[in-house]
Amino acid sequence: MSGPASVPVDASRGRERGRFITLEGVEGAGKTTQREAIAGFLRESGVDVLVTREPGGSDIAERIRGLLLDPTNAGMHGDAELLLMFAARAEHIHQRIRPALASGVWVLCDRFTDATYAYQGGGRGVDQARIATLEQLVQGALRPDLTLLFDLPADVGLARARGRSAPDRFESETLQFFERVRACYLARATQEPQRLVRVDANRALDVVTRDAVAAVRSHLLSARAVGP
Ligand code: Z5A
Repeated sequence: MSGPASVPVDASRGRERGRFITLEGVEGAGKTTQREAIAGFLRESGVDVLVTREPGGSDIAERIRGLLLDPTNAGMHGDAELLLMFAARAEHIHQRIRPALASGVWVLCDRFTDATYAYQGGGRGVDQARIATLEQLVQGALRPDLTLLFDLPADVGLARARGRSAPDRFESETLQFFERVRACYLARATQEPQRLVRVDANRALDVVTRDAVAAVRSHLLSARAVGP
């Protein structure tokens, strides 16, 4: 894989607010793999980055993640799952995300609220309006500045992910569940094309990395042109 090209940086310019970038996609789309390349590109470009994930990202949120992924909790009610996702998010936002953004650090987060719309909304059939109510309650005005949607057919992603370890509570879902998740993600990308950039993840790793880094570079350049 060729290394990411860096962007010239003015190290003397203080930022009051970092940018919030999220990575999304179905299981096995390659988010975890790509986030390291993206973080590396940003750091080489002189940007301070917090790399984090959801559910999780803070002490209490990671404990909630344990409950959510534990396959022995297969009978968890959909409302409990939804509320736990937002409980973890509230912790993560208050403990990590907002403080980082306020101090000018960029936040690179593996999944965020688009995942709730896709998994709990698209996958489980929760009413999108209920999700929107919780989004407003927990996040206020906080929304990602840029979201990369790593898109690929659900069966390809599942085959990649299931080769790794024993399935967690989500990985045990059916192919049809993940197809609904993917359809919801794609619908959101159509609705918000400025924020949600689709990256075709059904290609060789280095090609996917090139496109993902290009999208982040473009955001970085426009952020520097506009300022905090
Ligand atoms: N969830 C939710 O329901 N609601 C919410 O609001 C939130 C989350 C925030 C978190 O589990 C689960 O929580 C998630 C949704 C739900 N479950 N699902 N499904 P997680 O964090 O453990 O799982 P994940 O986010 O789906 O991550 P993942 O399974 O690790 O997938 P990934 O990060 O996208 O993929 P990866 O680990 O980078 O790559 C998977 C494998 O494919 C690996 O062996 C790679 O080497 C390989 N790979 C990656 N890219 C390629 C390419 N381009 N070609 C070939 N092979 C590749």
